[in-house]
This record gives sequence, C-alpha cells and structure tokens, in this order.
Amino acid sequence: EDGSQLWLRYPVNPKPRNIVNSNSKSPTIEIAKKELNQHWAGQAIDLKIDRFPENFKDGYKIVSTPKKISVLAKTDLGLLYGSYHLLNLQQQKTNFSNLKLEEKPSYDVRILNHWDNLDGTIERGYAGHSLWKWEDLPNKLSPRYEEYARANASIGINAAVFNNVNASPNMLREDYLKKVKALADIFRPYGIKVYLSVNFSSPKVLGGLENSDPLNKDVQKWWKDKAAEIYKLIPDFGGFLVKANSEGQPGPQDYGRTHADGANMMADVLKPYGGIVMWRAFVYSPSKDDRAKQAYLEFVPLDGQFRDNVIIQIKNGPVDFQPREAFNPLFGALRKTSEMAEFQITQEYLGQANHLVYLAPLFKETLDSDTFSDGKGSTIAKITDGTLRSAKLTAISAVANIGEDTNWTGHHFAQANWYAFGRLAWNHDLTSEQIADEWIKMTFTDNKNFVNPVKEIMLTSRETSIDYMMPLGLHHIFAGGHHYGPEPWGDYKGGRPDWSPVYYHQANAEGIGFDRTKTGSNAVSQYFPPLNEIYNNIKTTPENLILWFHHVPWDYKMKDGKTLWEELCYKYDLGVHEVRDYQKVWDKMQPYTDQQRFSEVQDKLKIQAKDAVWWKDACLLYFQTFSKRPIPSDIEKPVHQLEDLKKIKLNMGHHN
Ligand code: BDP
Repeated sequence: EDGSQLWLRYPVNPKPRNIVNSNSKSPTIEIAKKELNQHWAGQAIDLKIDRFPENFKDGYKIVSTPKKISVLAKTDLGLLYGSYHLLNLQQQKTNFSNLKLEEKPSYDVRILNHWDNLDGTIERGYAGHSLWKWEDLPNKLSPRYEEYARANASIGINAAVFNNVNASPNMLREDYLKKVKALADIFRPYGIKVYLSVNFSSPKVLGGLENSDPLNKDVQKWWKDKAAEIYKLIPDFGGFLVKANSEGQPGPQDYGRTHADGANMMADVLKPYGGIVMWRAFVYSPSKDDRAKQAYLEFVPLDGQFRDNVIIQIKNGPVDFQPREAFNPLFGALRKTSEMAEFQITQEYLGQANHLVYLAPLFKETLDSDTFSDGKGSTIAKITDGTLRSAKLTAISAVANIGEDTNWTGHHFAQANWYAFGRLAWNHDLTSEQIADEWIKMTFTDNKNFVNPVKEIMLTSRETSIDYMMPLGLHHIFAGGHHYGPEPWGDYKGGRPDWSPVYYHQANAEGIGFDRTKTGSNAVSQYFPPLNEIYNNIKTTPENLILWFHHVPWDYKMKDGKTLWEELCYKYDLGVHEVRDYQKVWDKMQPYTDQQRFSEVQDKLKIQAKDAVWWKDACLLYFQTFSKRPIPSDIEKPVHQLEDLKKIKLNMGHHN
C-alpha cells in the first residue's frame, strides 16, 4: 500500500461487464464506459445527453430506480463527471435504489497551478521532482500522465498550468510546445485544458526583439504569431497565466506601461481562439508602504481597463499563503473586472510534506469571508462565482502539491488537500467535514472507528498548525529561503525589509504585532465598511487576527482574562499538545489500515511533534526577550536554548 492509488480505490469487477448505454460517442464517453464497466457493481446505466440551460455547463443529473440508473448531462464531460460521482458514492456505500441528485460546478475554470521548472525541479514542491518529463516528451509518455488526468477528472478539476509562474521564456519554444501538445492530447478526453505560465520578456529573450513593450507593434505581432502557433498544435488551449513585475519578474511596468496594458495585449491575441489571461495580483516592491497594501494600491486604479477575457488572480491573503491571514481586500474591490482566488495546496508555509494539515478549513474560511463589497453577504465565494455580480469569467486556482513521489504528494494526508481543492472548486458549499468524510472513506476505510477520530484530526489540524507556528494573527516569522522552521529573530540587514520576520511581528518592549490601523499602515482602510472600523478597533478585531492588525501591549487583557503574553504562551503550548494527541489517536488506528501507510503517517507525525516543540520554544524564548515576563508555570518549559535554536540551519531539499 504505497498511496499511489489516491482516492481511486473503486472495487474491480471480477468479470468485465457491459452495463452502459449512451446516446453519445466520444473518447470521453469511452472513458466513462470503461470506468463503469470495470468498477460499477450495481444496476444498468444510461449515459444520456439531454437539453439543459446554458448555465448548466458540465453539470449532471442522476436518477435511479432499483433496475436502472440514468445520468443526464449537456456535455460528454458532464456524463463523465456523473459517472465518477456514482463510483464515489458506491465507495461510500450509498443506497442506489432511489437516487435523485443534480450537480453543477461553482466555477467554469477549476485549475491547478504547477510551479514546475523545465529542469524538473519544482518551486515549493515537496513531493519529489516534476511529473512532467520534459526530456522524454513528446515521444515517451509516462503512464502517470493519464493517471493524473483521471484523478483530476474524478473530482472535477478541468484545467492545469504546467509551469512555474516564475516562467522560463523557453516554455514557448517550438520544441516545448510540441511536448505540451502531447500532454494536452492525453488530457483532452478527461476534460482537462492546458494553460501555460508565460514570461513577459519572451519576445525579447526568445524572439530577439529589441524589447517586450506591450505597445510596440513588433511585440504585439510576436505574441499574435505565437498564439497562432500554439492553437495550431492545441486547438483548445486555455490561455496564459502571468506573474509580472513581481519579485523581479519582468512586466509592462519595465516600459512605463500598466498591468492593464500588458494583460490586454495578451488578451487580444488569445481572444479569437477563446483563450483567457489569468493575470496575477501578487505584486509588491520593497517600498516604505506595508506589503499587505500593495496589490490593492496597484490594481484598484486599473479597474475597468481590462479586457473581458482577463481575470485577476488574487492570493487568498494580502501577504503570502500564511497559516492565517486576513482575507485579501482586493476581493470585491474590482467592480468591472473578473476576480479569481489563488490558494496554495502545496504547504510552503505549513510544514511542507511533513506536517498533517488539512486545508479545506483554510479554503473555506476565505471563500466564506464576507467582504461587504455589496452589503452584507458579499462573500468571496459569491464574488468569484458570478452570483453577486455577473462575472464574465469564473475561475478558482491553487498551487499544486504533486510530484513524482509514489504517493504523489509526499504525505499521505496531503492528498486530501488536492482532493479538497477539487471538490470545493466544483461545489464551494460543501463543508470541510463532508469533504474529509468522503476522502477518508474513499482513501482508507468506512469503518467508523477510523473515520471519526481521523476526521477529527483533519478538521482541527489547520488550527493546530496555527497554534504551534503563529497564533493570534502572527505571520511570516519563517526561516528565510525555505520557509520551513521558525526564525522570528530573522533580520536580513541590507536585504529587503519585507523579507525579514522582524518586519512582520514588530516585537519590542511594549508589545507585539503589525499596526495596520488608521494610525499605523492604514491597511484597514482597504476593507469595506463596517470591516474597516471593526479591524481598526482592537476590541472588535477577532482575536485570531489581533496581531495582524494591531501592535498589542504584552499586558493587554484578552477576552478570556489572560494577558496577551500568557495567551501567546498557552496557544503555542496547546499546539504542541494537540499534535501529541494526534500521535496517540493515530497509534490506535493501526488495526484499521495497512501497515505501510500506518507507519509512514506515524513517522511524519513524529516529525511534526518535534517541529511543534521547536516552533514553540523558538518563538516563546525569543519573544520573551522583549516581553520580559515569565512563561506561565503550568505549561511545559522549553527544552531548547534560544542560542542553539538560532544556530539551526536547515539544508532542505527541493528548495530554491
Ligand atoms: C511565494 C513563494 C515564491 C513564489 C511566489 C509567487 O515563496 O516561491 O514565486 O510566492 O507566488 O509564496 O509568485
């Protein structure tokens, strides 16, 4: 049991069956038939194309009697999704005698962003090297390509960007495009469209032009020709993802142009083919202004200037995939421009492939956040899925955690985060608990002695990771470079201030936290009323974000009567205890699971428990040098010396 099967553990019929009828024919329908004939143990199935309204998209309906099941959809892909849904339900031991259900996707584009480089390494990838074997393509096709497509289709993911947002111009070279085409051909019947990250300087670097100025006619022509070349190979190519003028990447501002100028130039060349541009809002420069404010400041003035086939891709928080951030205030602020969320499935800041952290609660927290952009109830889910304002494009994305490791994601439980993203992209109304429940039953067992305790671990795990890493709104106090362990003392003099942990926690003799109130950086002003006032006032700010918005005195009284310092100590301690509890619970799971996955997860939990102590000791001992207050006597004393912790230099694999 090596985890390579993911959640796709459908029982195999002893004899091949022939139980599927369909009024449609295509490679996609062939896949659906094959899956059902091999794995479906129940009554005969009719896959039927039917008439549905335009907005039904790739949705489906399932209706059953004890004798027969009908899956109805508008498209072949809808029928494939319906087929996987049946197999999923069978796996969860559903009764099929009288089923009636209807599903349609929350978002049009449900996309994984791979941060894979052409040399096989992955930026922030913790499950080995890239799945894409660029040297072997297009001639040699790994069986994993199809397995990947199948896994995605089974949860409704319908798009993938193959390469790192820090994109090599070579991605657009003719030989690479032929490799991309080979993958696109495998993915097509599974309904997965292919997109590419592009480097803004490609016309200059690859095409030998004088510059890559978006208003230069030669540059425009270069992109137009490139688009024609791509679509000739891949007629259903999805479009471009662009990181521009961010962290040293080139962009339109290099030529005094705006993000809109850059995005529109690309949008214009993709438009005739139905392609789109996902333009990232993750931009910030080393300026005096609070990094958390910068995307909003750059993009809001451009609202209304973007073409219809441009969508702005916005990270869930305004800093960078932290364990907890306030939501990104750009959501809802662009009224005439389509907006999409970008999450990170790969756990760059969440213990990477070592810590068990189930991310559905994080994704949900963002999607359910009320921005108040159009009054109460203006959640990020409703803004991005087009129900609040009619969006021209709807999409949702996440940075993948997939690599060439046998179990795909490094940690067996990290598979749940890939699964959860897909499920929420399909239906953002699902709860974290529903998704965990399904995933456990499909991936391990439906024995409730396993399902219930393991679900409890999963559901609390994200809050636990916050407790032992950065509770109460603390953020970005990670060790520089690899972002794995703690380095709250990090102060990279001479470097960019906003890459130093001390910039984010601002601890001093008085207190700790980043003052983003009106008298501080005034980031609160970027939120719609009443949130701007709520966050501006320390009394009304949710305590789980208090140090995100305020510089709080060490003796500040928290709601439970403890001082801030004490609260911080208890939170770190709680995090440690919670992980130890997970270890105890997991040890009891041995009878219900296979030995290999049991012991591999056990080993990872050991690392996580050790790391939690490391985090707690590092942060408490270091912050204590400012607070000058004792660590409460009833919590476990640090076992490390601060000076020793400061000396730890990790040599992490897979890092840039
Ligand atoms: C940060 C990563 C960096 C990425 C960047 C991005 O540390 O490796 O290139 O985000 O999203 O989280 O562009």
